[in-house]
Amino acid sequence: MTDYTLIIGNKNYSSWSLRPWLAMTVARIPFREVLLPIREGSWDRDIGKYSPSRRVPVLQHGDVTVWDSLAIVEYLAERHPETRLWPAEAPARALARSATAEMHSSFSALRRHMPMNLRASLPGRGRKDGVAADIARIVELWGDCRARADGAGPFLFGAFSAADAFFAPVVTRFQTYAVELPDEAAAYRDAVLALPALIDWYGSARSEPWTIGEDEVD
Ligand SMILES: N[C@@H](CCC(=O)N[C@@H](CS)C(=O)NCC(=O)O)C(=O)O
Repeated sequence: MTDYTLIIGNKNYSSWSLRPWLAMTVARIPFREVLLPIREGSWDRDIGKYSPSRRVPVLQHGDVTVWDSLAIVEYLAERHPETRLWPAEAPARALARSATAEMHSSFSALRRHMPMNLRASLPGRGRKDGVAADIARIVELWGDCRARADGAGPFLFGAFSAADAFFAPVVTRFQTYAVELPDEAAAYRDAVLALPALIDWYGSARSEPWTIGEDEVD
């Protein structure tokens, strides 16, 4: 039995859901998963029962409800310090939190024009205004993190951290839209794509029957 319930949206499209799901799965924090297909079936009736913001993801823990992906990961990092969701050293932790917060609040062109869509293969698509600048900033940021990582390993700060969970949906976009990357960024992308938990999420996404028209780039 687990104390946590994580309510998520469609695995094919819900990039915000992927973040805490991946963090919890890689960190081996057990949870019960409830998947509500976005704007399908009883969504309108059910979402308000779970989420005050009417958005996913949401974490339920006893009588505590945490909505918003970043708040969820912070809540878990505080409760499970042994999982090292944030790097151990303060300077690396500050950088990890800055990078994660930047991911959470920025890159609107990339998010708008290259929506997460794990089933799709759309090489070269989505290269609209602002996207190249977002990609360049992400590559720069990944390089800064890798340069100041405080441990060994292929992730942004060596060992897997919350920052990797937050950039995982960017990695999947780079894969879907075949974004060319410099070697170091490509190696990081490949390390994230090789995470068994992400491979598992992809498998579920591929078998989902739902389509969100506005997230399908033509
Ligand atoms: N800032 C929120 C964003 C959550 C969000 O926008 N979730 C989308 C799914 S990825 C959603 O619930 N959409 C519902 C809708 O479009 O009606 C977070 O970080 O969790």
